[in-house]
Amino acid sequence: MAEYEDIVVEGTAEHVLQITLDRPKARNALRTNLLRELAEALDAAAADEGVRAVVLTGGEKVFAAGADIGELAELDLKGVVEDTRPGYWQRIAQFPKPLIAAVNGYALGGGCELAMHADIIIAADNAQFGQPEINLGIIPGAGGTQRLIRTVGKSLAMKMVLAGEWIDARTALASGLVAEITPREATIERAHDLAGKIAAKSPMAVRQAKDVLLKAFDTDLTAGLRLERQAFTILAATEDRQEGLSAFMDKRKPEFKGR
Ligand code: DAK
Repeated sequence: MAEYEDIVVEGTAEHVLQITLDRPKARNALRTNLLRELAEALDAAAADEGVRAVVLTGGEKVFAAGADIGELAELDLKGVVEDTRPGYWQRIAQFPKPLIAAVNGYALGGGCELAMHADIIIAADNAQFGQPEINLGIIPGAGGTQRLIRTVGKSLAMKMVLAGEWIDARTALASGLVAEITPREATIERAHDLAGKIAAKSPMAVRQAKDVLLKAFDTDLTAGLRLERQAFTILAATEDRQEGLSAFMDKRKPEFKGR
């Protein structure tokens, strides 16, 4: 497995990979090198048939305090225009397998945006989510305005982005930003439970489901229903579908092979 400076990558259980952001002294601020490594690790995980789901965490104390403000301060207009970071964010967004974020502590700015790149967020009881960029005279730059409003609705998204106010785990749960709240010591374990459960399903069905679910952000209902129908039809050609249906009839557990 590749060696990284700002992240730790471990294959912890069967078919599940854990990626841990690892700049604790800078509250896991997302400097360019970290984003590059994360994009590379996810590209490698996408290409690795042995990986069926990824858990993304900042560890037990903090998820991520956002973009590295020191780096942002060095960018002039030309630097912003030629910035390589949007390309890394795009690669993270295109990761095709299930990505589950385990968020302990702060997920601020780019940290909140990174959590929103995950398909499922499990939040610790001490998690805090915020888009405080407005306090720096800027706005979110990695999808924070677009993903947040689609997820939590207009009023809360406006409050977070315009006033820079953070929300706690309870509000995040009530607004649909996160799927569950766990005690802080159990967040990563719960994310692994879920990842393991998903990893035991048919990888092709999981992939089609993720793809079509995310298309709901971009399409109207008629187009979305057409895409669902196409994905459903594609799966009719898989051995895993046969296995899933036969296993039910035979009253046994299915063994999905990804074919
Ligand atoms: N960047 C760099 N260093 C950071 C940092 C950050 N975002 N957050 C914390 N640190 C550093 C602190 O400077 C401090 O360093 P030392 O002084 O020890 O050298 C160390 O981490 C510990 O920080 P604190 O002493 O402040 O620790 P506390 O536990 O008291 O507070 C905190 C933690 C997270 C509440 C606080 O540090 C904080 O408010 N941090 C800033 C949060 C923030 O404003 N985040 C938004 C950043 S702007 C884009 C994509 C994305 C973005 C922009 C463009 N494109 C693709 C175009 C995103 C922008 C942002 O995220």
